[in-house]
Amino acid sequence: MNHSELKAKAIQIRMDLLKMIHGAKTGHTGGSLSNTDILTALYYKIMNIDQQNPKWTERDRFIASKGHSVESLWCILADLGFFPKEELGTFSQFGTRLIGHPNNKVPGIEMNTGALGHGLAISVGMALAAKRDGKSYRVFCLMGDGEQAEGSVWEAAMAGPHFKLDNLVGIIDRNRLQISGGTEEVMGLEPLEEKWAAFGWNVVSIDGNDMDSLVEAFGAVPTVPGKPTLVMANTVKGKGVSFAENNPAWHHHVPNDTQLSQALAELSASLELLSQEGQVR
Ligand SMILES: Cc1ncc(C[n+]2csc(CCOP(=O)(O)OP(=O)(O)O)c2C)c(N)n1
Ligand SMILES: [Mg+2]
Repeated sequence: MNHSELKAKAIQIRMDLLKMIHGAKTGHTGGSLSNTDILTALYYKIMNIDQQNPKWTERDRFIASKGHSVESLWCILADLGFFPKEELGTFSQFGTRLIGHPNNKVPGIEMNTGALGHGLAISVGMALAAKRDGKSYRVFCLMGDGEQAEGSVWEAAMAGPHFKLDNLVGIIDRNRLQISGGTEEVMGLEPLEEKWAAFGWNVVSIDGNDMDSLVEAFGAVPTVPGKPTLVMANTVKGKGVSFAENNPAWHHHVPNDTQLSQALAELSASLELLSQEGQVR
């Protein structure tokens, strides 16, 4: 996929996840919209994966440490054929495997997440295993910025550089909001990049909703030999839907019929703009 096709795909995934959340009447709308571009870059351009063989030993690993915003991930895995797309209609319904957090009953999911603060430690273990087994797969771990308040994140942050895991990429969805308001009000994080750098990570700061920057940053891994990379993905929570953007209420808010129509209209307009610019065939 070229970059224009990736941008169009991300818009399509946003439309899919909004319809899914609306149908289920539950979901983490804001965080899913904020990380859609990150996941699109990883799943459609960067990661070596095989949907026909989800347990392929050489596959790159993705750990959704901010497990609550699983909706973008479900839509992408369905779109790629890890499971039938119709199954998205069962999201969060009784008996489904597509519950509100990643779980490894679903092909393509490496670990159960949702309790924040655990994904990076598991990712360190996976990256260390790759080194010790002489394998070349990479491990990408997506964390929230609110999640940075978990102490266990910082234990793993110490271990990554200690073991020289240049096959490990931590990504922070830096949307500056968490469940109950701004990250700097709830638990101040700044200077966040300097903290990660001081722990020994190669820190790369980008616009996390910009496809070109995402592909460039992830495509460069391993960026510095012997060092894990931390991608500070500066994003907008609720990205793509005007009334959800930067609005803490949309962490968990579900669109009503009118809001869904408006959101889909806005996203269709963005798609139309892309094609007018001649960027999408
Ligand atoms: C250990 C733990 N404590 C509390 C929660 C409840 N919780 C769910 S989402 C969330 C806020 C997360 O904010 P952030 O990491 O910034 O995610 P995003 O903004 O990307 O949605 C919290 C506190 C949780 N899932 N796990
Ligand atoms: Mg956040």
